[in-house]
Amino acid sequence: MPKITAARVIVTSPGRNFVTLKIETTDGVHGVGDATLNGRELAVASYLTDHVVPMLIGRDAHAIEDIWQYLYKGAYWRRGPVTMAAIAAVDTALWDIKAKIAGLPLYQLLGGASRTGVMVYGHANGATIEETLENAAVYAENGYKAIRLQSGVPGLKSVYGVSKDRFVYEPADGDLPTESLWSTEKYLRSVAPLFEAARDRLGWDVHLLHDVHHRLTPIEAGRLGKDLEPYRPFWMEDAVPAENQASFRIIRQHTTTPLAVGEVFNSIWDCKQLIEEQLIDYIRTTIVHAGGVTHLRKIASFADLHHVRTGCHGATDLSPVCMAAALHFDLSIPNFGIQEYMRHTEATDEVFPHAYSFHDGMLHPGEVVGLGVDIDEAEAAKYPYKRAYLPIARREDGSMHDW
Ligand code: GCO
Ligand code: MG
Repeated sequence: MPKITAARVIVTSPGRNFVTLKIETTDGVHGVGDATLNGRELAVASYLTDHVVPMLIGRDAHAIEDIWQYLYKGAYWRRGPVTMAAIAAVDTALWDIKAKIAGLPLYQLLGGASRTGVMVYGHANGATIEETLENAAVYAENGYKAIRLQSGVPGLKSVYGVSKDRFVYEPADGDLPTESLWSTEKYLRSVAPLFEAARDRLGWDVHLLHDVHHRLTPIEAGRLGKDLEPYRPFWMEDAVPAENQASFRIIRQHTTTPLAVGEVFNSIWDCKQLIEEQLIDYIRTTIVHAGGVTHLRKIASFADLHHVRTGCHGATDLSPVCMAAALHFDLSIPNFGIQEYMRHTEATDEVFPHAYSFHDGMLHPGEVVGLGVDIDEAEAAKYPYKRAYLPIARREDGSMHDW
């Protein structure tokens, strides 16, 4: 029985901050887990180092479910992004270890492959519709079967999802939060024309997605969903803040545009009503922010009962360790929908050498044992932590808006 001998948190910033847990065992096998919480990285690092690692030493590394329950129930203080990211990191590292010892890529332990690859969507954005569609055309030429479209809004200086760089999008852009101006009216007028032009330019064989980033009220979201219906979007994401799950009933009453939500959720309890009442079509929870492989499988199984498919969050703040784990999960489950994919910088890829690869619009986790990803500690040491925050948005009267 492999026992946990050591566990260490590694913080590195190859272009952006990542927090990684590395667990070592008596067998000489080690595993890695992502613990990155954008803009609050050191809180998770401390939670792990100060409160979790001391409890791990000497435990049976194979007892994944028991360790998950021990950390979840034993903390008394359940759920929340910091706790759940820490549990996720432990869980992911232990699955990595188990799969390495079994001599199999992780997806084989999760039931084997249910599909040949994982359909991903890329991010096309630009200051204008024209620029966004230029970028979208590049994605289509590169084989992407699905593309998210975010465009600048006439009258607003900057908008989330529209990067300064064309293909590398990094939202955490300030050592204090930068501020942008928001107008729901201006935004609502801008989205349908973007989708109309996109169908003209890109045709109907490519999936088109859009992220609202929690900025609307339910009735406004109903209106936007309706406006987009003629262009058959794959989904409308995070239409409203989702603390109040019942609010999705209103959106559902008004539109057949498919709804996706959940990148900020931490547990099955955050989406229980949304799934049970079939108020959404895609659940976006992913490994690092929703308790690891163990808990995400529970969410996916529950979602499967209610015709909800998965659409794991995959922005750049999810490290390659999270991406690798998500791909094994995506490949194995029956109700996979789509996987978000934002390419990391070259420096990040060097810090986290990985076996997953992109081909013809699909990602595949590869056939290496375990997760097929590791952290190069010498490379990681070159990039010290750098404080960085996500921006905030204010309305035209100066009041805070949802982000
Ligand atoms: C997405 C997201 C990101 C998040 C970021 C937060 O759909 O990819 O909305 O842009 O804002 O990952 O950390
Ligand atoms: Mg999003």
